[in-house]
This record gives sequence, structure tokens and C-alpha cells, in this order.
Amino acid sequence: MIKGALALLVQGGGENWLPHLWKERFLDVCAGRPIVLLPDEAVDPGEVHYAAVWKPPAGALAAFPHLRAIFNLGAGVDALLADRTLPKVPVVRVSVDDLTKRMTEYVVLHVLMHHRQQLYLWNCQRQGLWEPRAQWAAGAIRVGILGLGTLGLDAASALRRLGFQVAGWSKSPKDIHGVESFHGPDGLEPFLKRTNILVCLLPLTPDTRHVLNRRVFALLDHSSPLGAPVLINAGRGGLQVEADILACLNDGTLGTVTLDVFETEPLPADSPLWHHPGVIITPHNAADTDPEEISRYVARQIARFEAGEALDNVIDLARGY
Ligand code: NDP
Ligand code: OXD
Repeated sequence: MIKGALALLVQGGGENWLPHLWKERFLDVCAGRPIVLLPDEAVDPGEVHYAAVWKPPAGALAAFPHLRAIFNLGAGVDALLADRTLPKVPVVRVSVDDLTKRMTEYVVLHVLMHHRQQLYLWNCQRQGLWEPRAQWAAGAIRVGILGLGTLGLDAASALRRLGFQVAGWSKSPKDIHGVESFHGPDGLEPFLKRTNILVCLLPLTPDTRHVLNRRVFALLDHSSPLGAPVLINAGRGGLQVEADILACLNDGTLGTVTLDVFETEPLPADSPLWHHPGVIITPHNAADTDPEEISRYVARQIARFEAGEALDNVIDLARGY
């Protein structure tokens, strides 16, 4: 039997994400299935049963009348769901251990960077100054994680092991050992009022867009040894209001921040964030997942789906994540 084709539509990403590399990976793991790289290669649209995509052009997937499932090659589906013509088939996101562990590395690295006053120490080093400041224990700091899904939960557990006081905020209630849990719009204010380091691992949806704004920053707790609170956003740029972040850094509402994601990516060269002394910038690579792991995950899911089993990590289109 001829297998339905897998169409690949991949845009953006770093050197690991070049479309022809994705084609080679899928040829390796999807034995005998035609793999078509779009828009360069020709295919009869009726023969395409699956699509593996990263930021495909709006409307591109509507061309396939027999599409059975769409595999988003990353965890966040906001760019894909913005396409109003998306076919009504299951959309699967990436949720693999490799991605989760890399995000936890990132969160732990940056929480520690701010907690251990690394921006101050680099500044001293540049000036040849030996001027240690008092340092406090992790137990003195309350970290708050926006989003207690796959990524938030793993990061919470690692931070807890380091001794931080950890809380999280989610849409639905949670009961997690050792993590104070808040949920829903009513839970946001008490969550913020106890938080010194705010870590954002939310998906971008109509409900979460611009949640990282001045009103939210002003509620964070200033009473820890850190002084002004810290923001770390590795969710999506659309969650943050960059003008508010800058203004809050400048008036002391925020102390220092780490941003991996931006309203416009790449971050424009004229953004004042690049040169602000209180800002650490990374180029949307917090969880730069192994693509081989992702292609094996997609191939495994297709094989199971064709054997009549359910797909994993299917997006709830009504919720948007
Ligand atoms: P999940 O879907 O597993 O978790 C999402 C969490 O956000 C859940 O706890 C959910 O609550 C919560 N949430 C969603 N909407 C709301 C809301 N309106 N109010 C309160 N809580 C809400 O996602 P992941 O943990 O796997 O990933 C999170 C995001 O991280 C991705 O969507 C992506 O944008 C980003 N990401 C960034 C990467 C990077 O390199 N910078 C890499 C990978 C992901 P509940 O549990 O109740 O459903
Ligand atoms: C993302 C990812 O969603 O890299 O940003 O998986």
C-alpha cells in the first residue's frame, strides 16, 4: 500500500532547522513514506495525509483535502493557530523530554544568574573591581512560575531542589507537592504579591497576550534581599509589553530581566533592550531542541495513529494551547 505523503513546511529557525535537513531526518524515520518539501517540490495535494510545520505561511495547509493531522515542530502553537484557514484536523505539538530538560536548564541558569547578582559581578569585572556584595541563600527568594504545564512543572521541581520557595499560576487548580499553587484570574494577584522572581512559561493565547505588563510588575514583592523583582520570559514575545518592561526597569519597579522571546523576532537592532544594563537577551533558544528527537516523535505518533491509537499532545483548539 502506498503511504500518504508527509508535507514539510518549515520557515525560520537556526542552522539546525534548514528545510533540507528536516527532509533528510523524516526520510530516515518514516520508512517508505513520501516526504515532500514545500514550496519547492511538487505534490498532488490529495496525496498529502500529514504535515510537519514550523510557522507555515497562512493558507498553505488548506490546500490538502485529505490531511489527517498537523504536527507543529515546536511546543508553542500560537503562530500556527493564527491561520484562520487551518484545516479542522488534530494539531499535535512537541512535548518531549529533551525540550523540557533544556528549558529547565535555561530557567535554572537565569534564576541563578539574577539570584547570584551576576550582572553586577560582570560589571565589576569589566571595571577591574573586587567588590563583593552580600549574598543570600536560595531559601530567601520566592520564585513564581506563570504556567504549570509540561515546562513549568519541571522547572518548578528543579528550583525547589535548589531551595527556592516556588509557586505557580495556571488556568486550572493544581495540587503539587512543595509548590504553592494559584489559578485563574483571581489567583493572579496573590501569586504576584508573594513573588520576587517571576518566570513566564505560558502559551500565547487571546487570554494571555500582554499579561506581562506594568500593572502585573507593580504587584511583585520588593521585600526580599534582591530588592526590585526580576522577570524571566521564555514563553512568547506576545505575552510581554516591551515598553512597560523598559519603563519599569528605569523606575525601579523591576530590577533586572532575562528575555528569550520578543514582540518582533529577531529583536530589531534599534531596540533599547539590547543595551540596557539590567537586561539579559537570548535569541529564542531557551529550549533549542534536538531535531532528531522531534522527527522520531512525529514518526512514532504517525505509526501509532495509523494503528488506530490516539495521538498525544493534541492542542485544544478552543483553549488555544
Ligand atoms: P503546556 O500547555 O503544557 O502548559 C501551559 C500552562 O499554561 C498550563 O499550566 C496552563 O494551565 C497555563 N495557562 C494557559 N493559559 C492560561 C491562562 N489563561 N491563565 C493561567 N494559566 C494558563 O505548555 P508547555 O509548558 O509545554 O509550554 C509553554 C509555552 O512555552 C509554549 O506554549 C511556548 O510558547 C513556550 N516555549 C518556548 C520555548 C523557547 O525556546 N523559548 C520552547 C518551548 C516552549 P492549565 O495547566 O490549567 O491548563
Ligand atoms: C517553541 C519551541 O515553541 O522552540 O518556541 O518549541
